[in-house]
Amino acid sequence: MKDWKDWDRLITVDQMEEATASLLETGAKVGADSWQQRVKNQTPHCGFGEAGTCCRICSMGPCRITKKAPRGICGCDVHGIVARNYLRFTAGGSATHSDHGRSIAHTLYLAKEGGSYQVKDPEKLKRIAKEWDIETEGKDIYDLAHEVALTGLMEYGKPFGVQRFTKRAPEHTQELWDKAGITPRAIDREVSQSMHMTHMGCSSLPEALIRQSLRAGLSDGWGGSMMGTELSDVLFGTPKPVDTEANIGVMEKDMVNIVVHGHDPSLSEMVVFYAQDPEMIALAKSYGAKGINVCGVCCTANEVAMRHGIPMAGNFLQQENVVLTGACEAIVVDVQCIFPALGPLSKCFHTKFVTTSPIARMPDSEYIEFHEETAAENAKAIVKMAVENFQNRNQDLVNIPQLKAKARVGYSVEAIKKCLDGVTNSHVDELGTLKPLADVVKAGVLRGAVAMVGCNNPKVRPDTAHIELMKKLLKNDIIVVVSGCSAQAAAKAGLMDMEAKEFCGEGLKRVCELVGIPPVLHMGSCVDISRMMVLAADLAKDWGCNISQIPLCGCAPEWMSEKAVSIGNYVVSTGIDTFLGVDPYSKGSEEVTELLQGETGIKQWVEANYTVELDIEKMGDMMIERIEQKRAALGI
Ligand code: MSK
Repeated sequence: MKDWKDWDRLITVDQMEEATASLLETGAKVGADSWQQRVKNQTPHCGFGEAGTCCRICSMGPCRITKKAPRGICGCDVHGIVARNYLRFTAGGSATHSDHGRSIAHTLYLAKEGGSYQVKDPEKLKRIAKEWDIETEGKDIYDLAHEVALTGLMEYGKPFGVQRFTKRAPEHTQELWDKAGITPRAIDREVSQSMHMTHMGCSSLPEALIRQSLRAGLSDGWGGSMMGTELSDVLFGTPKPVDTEANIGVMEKDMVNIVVHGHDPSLSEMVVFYAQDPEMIALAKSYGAKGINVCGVCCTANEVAMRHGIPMAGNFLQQENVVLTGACEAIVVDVQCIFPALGPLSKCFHTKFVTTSPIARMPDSEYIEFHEETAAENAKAIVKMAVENFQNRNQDLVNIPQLKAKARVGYSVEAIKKCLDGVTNSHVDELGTLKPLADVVKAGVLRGAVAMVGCNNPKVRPDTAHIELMKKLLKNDIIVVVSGCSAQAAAKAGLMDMEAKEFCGEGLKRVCELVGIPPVLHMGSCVDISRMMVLAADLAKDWGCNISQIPLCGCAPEWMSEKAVSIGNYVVSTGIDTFLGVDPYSKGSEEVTELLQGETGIKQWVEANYTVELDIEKMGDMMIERIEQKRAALGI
């Protein structure tokens, strides 16, 4: 096995930090602020906030729990306060992901033949319709799309019943959810009930609050997020393997650079489309540019990379870097994970900071409200604005660090099954099977898998945890599936390069060669963690075991957002032990810590729990150990 340090295609965190340092030098010249500076200004953080022991859900406080003051003014103890905060955190994340899914359902409802939005995967649409008992025979594809969209929208507020997608889980998992009282009902109901439970004078019993946290999380992962993923595939196409590039070096010196950032592909798809419009390219050339280069940041980058091979400029903590290159004509955002800092930062350069959603309004931005009904007009106006801005670029400030790596992305569950099918020629059904994957794990050629997800967080040296953990797992013949900003960390480093197989253990290397895949599989954006849930569910069914028995772990080593907590809750509830590199503000309560991380809480309900470990080396060892324990329990 070669050593990573000898691989000239690997981009190290040191190199990325050098590039960032050179960009910050440019920033200093123009008086730009940076997250690095703001972290210093905010340190040390509030100890009560970090432990989750501050309560401000009514105006009698804020109350802070100390030895001297063990209860808030209402009498709530530390355990109730920490658990309430945890549930509110989850509800925020579940609402956010789910609202994204709702917006995609609305877009599907507006899809029409010849319109801005069309059905790109009619087969998937029909499969979902059948799953939901919607008649497909003899129906016009757009009538069917509207019916499916409407049925999907009803999942948000239906008065009775549970989420339709939960039926995709193995029966055993569904039984566990029912028994624990956490099967998600209407998506909005779970968020709303979470807010109700945490209102002053409602729940203060940690167990009840944590149970609802799992339920709200499940309404995201097996509800709103799954809606977002599935209906995005119907509209924009189900991802298939495609080659792209990643890291800040994908910005082009001689081209108009438009950076798309956020989450909802309804906007970015249109920007990508109009950036290829010959009229816009001619306009760019008339201003002296060689063309138009669209690249992505955060989860929007994942969406457009997986469907069009659009390069990925960076992840969460690189969003300021794209502006600092001095070569960004426009950074166009929709919703979630967007730094308000982009407003003032863009003013230090010629960059247009374009906000588009009433959900994410920010000072110092150009606001072009994006509507599905006027998508073409809005997207064209945005692209035109960026192109016309090329002439305002100050060439003296342009600095694009030459760092970029090759990546093969686009591994939806369908694509993974197709890759496996290509090797075994099994043709079990129209979608293929995961049985060959189960077989190589049973045989020990692969020891297991880790689903690595989540953000960057300045509390962890950015990208280090993602990259170092992945390298360690690959060496140990553990395949890694990734999404969100974790996926970009891998892509930026070069771990999605087909040649990265050279650095895996012998077993994983053989699988990569045979199946023709990189050792780290890009499964999409943060809503696409729902793809991982389907993968785990299908694998358990093909294997004939419970999800919790599969040698599989979840991991979010650098997470930061409320969405990540919601994700953690549905991943654990699905039966997957999950490792966190940042504490979810729960350490202030032993009772809540035991419920989340011990043997007597959620582990009893859903057969999995959390581990919080800030030492990344140790976390890697623990995941490998957990995978080996699961193998031993299965007798493989
Ligand atoms: S964008 S939630 S920083 S993964 Fe989905 Fe990245 Fe985390 Fe946002």
